[in-house]
Amino acid sequence: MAYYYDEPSRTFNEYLLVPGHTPATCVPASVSLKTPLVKYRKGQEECPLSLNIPMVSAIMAAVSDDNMAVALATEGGLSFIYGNQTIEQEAAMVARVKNYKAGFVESDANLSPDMTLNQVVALKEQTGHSTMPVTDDGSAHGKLLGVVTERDYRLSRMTGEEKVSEFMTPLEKLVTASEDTSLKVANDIIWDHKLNSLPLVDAEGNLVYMVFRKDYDSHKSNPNEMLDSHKRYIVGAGINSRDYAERVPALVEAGADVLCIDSSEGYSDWQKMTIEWVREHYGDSVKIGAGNVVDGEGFRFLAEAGADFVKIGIGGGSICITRETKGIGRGQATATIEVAKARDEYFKETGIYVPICSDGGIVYDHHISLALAMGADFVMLGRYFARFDESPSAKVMVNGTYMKEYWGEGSARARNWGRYDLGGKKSLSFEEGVDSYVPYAGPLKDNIAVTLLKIKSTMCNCGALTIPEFQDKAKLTVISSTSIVEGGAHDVVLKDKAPYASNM
Ligand code: RVP
Repeated sequence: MAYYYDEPSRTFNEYLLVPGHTPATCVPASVSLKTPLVKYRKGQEECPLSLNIPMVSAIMAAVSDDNMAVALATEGGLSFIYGNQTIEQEAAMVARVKNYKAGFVESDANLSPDMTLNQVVALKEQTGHSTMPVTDDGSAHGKLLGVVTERDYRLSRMTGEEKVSEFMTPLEKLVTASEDTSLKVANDIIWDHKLNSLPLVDAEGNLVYMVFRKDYDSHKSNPNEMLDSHKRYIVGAGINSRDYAERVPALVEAGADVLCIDSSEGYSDWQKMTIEWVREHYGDSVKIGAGNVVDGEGFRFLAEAGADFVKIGIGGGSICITRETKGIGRGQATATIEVAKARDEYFKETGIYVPICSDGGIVYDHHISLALAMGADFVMLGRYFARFDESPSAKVMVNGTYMKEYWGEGSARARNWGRYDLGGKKSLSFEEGVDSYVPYAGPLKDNIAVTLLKIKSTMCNCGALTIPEFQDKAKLTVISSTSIVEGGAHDVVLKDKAPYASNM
């Protein structure tokens, strides 16, 4: 006979935190959100890899590329570069994050001398950049010949057919510096010469980087930055349980700091075999998370297989229709609570603390606080990050409002067979995800600052200055459907739409 659970499976929306005593010392500025990312002997050693904020971005083509990875690592979180691309492409993205130097820009708007003014204007519109280096071959690292800015042309007095070589500011009139110039010195040159940008060139005169005056503020250090021992950004990468023997070495070689097996259902021999292969070839030096599971049994299976962290969640993702198509899954809150219990039991038995990540279904900022209170060490978000400038998807105008495209890895658009297929031919037999839009929300930095402040504020209401303290002190209550109504604005006529409508 089938097993029946006593309790219904619940979502974050069905819970609230009940505040505890707040000591005068408990203020958001004093809260630390540092949290372990990989397993360790808690109480006996430091966690070898921690996050400075408990947020990672989803292993999805619409969310986590190298651009997102740099933006999120700057704020203290981590991206897992999506795995549904060729091994070479994924490794190149990882390498770009590891080679990224804050303030040194590889120009993405480049001209060759025989391009026309019309082409310059079109490229400016396409990239949004008005300073364009001119190189012999029109590439980002060709021989530098000059620079074109808006000051070099007057559209009203020109035909549009003029060649770049006729109106660019030529190399001999430019101030340039050598490729090994430090950011501080580059900024001094920019200020001393009243420049807007400074090209850095190698000994052969090839363009290496551009440094821009407008980026000056963002060069200042970010206190939460996730950096490795060589001061490079920390980055994760998604893998699958099929081509790991080729993909893992390439990603490790490119510098990936942590891997994660990306699967919609992780309680399987495929994941165990993948982890065993990594241990056999790399011992504990390569960190690898696994998932997704939704109960204690699934957690224990992956922990015993050697996973460095375990991801929770089936069917809760905003773009996910797994529950509708296959009838499997579990409410994200119930799954998180149960896996957290299993994690704590496993720690008591073995002394090994295996961090857990609540993945999918986080709609409001307060859902992050709830997930942490329920025992998650960190959360993975897709929809949340897809809304920002830094996500790789297109920004489009829909009915007068800016949106970003956001599609599931199980959608026909992604065709990520490696994530869903249980064997057989390399195809996606049916869809488990949708293609959608999410409201455009601007830069990651601004949004994440508000989200983190809300989390810290909630933690203070519960008298907690750290995530473990929060988990210890949190008091949670299931709420009735009528209290859910009471929780929003009610019995008033709103002047505008709800303020949180566009906020996650
Ligand atoms: P959300 O943050 O609610 O948008 O959910 C993101 C999560 O949804 C991902 O991290 C992944 O676990 C899951 N996902 C991704 N694609 C699909 C799908 O097509 N069903 N689901």
